[in-house]
Amino acid sequence: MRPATKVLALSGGVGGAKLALGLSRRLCAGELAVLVNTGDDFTHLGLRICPDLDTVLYTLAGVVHPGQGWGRADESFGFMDELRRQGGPDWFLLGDRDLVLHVERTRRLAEGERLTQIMSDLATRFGVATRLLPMSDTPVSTLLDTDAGALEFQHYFVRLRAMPKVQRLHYAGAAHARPTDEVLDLLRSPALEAIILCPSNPYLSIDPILAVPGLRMALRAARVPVVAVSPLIGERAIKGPTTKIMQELGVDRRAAAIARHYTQLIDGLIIDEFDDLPETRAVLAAYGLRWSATRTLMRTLEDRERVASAALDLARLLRAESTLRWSVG
Ligand code: FO1
Repeated sequence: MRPATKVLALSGGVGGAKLALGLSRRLCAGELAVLVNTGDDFTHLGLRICPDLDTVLYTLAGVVHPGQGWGRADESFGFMDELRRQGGPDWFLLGDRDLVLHVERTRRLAEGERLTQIMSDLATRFGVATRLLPMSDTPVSTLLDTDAGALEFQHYFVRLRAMPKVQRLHYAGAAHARPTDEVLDLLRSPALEAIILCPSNPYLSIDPILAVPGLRMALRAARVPVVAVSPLIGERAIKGPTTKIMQELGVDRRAAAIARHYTQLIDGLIIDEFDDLPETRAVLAAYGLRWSATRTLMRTLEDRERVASAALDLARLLRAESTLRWSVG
């Protein structure tokens, strides 16, 4: 039998997957579940592609391309080469092995299976003990209003290299989506001890998850500490266009802005040592947050484990404090 889940991590793709790997190594097998953004999912060449789910899966399975952080390490591109020769759209790279997942997922979805079940089976086949939970089984699509028009996420991010200026984001289909029973059961489980928000892009990766009606409330109702790991180091993002988007949306680009963004949701924040400054501390204290500082850049496995430990330690501290408060009050 699978051990009860103790920690739920909310994650997007590459950056989130790195922390998820660190967390999985700091916990016993099966004690971690990852709630993954599916706002990046799209249908391409007739195939249902779920980049963040696959990135987390490949990372936890140890088969991810180490340089890219997405796709597989041991990959060939015969399909892409032939697609290009035939004049097909070649802006989105699909490796031959990776392609199998998209083909299988598309086939099974067409037969009426839920994405949650399909990802659970794939995780088992890859030998991954961590539970991979899509944020919903209903499709939700992150759409960006930009100076180049309205764009689906992968068209903005990959085809146009995140160059268009973002004016607004919306999560199409979110109003009709619902959290899965698996996620709601997990959030009601007495075994759950902590919720961690990975250092993924708040706008592109975490907000789509929070846009699923009922999920934000269910996260709070779990009554366990919620700790976020800041994706920023100074005014720079650990990965991807986070600060570019924050600038375009007119929000401040420092750790304090992450605290503000997640206000009412988180109890604690892990910040980078670089941001451990009196002014940051003052803002975090004003928000009533606990924080701790570490080096948040995750290049090596040790880095991932260190950041994971910092997040788990802060969650444990918050849990001990709240138990004390409840037993006293
Ligand atoms: N990212 C790229 O920058 N270029 C690609 O061609 C690309 C292909 C791709 C195929 C499958 C997959 O699972 C991910 C892929 N990614 C690619 C990554 C993906 O666009 C992003 O990492 C996430 O959607 C953002 O979290």
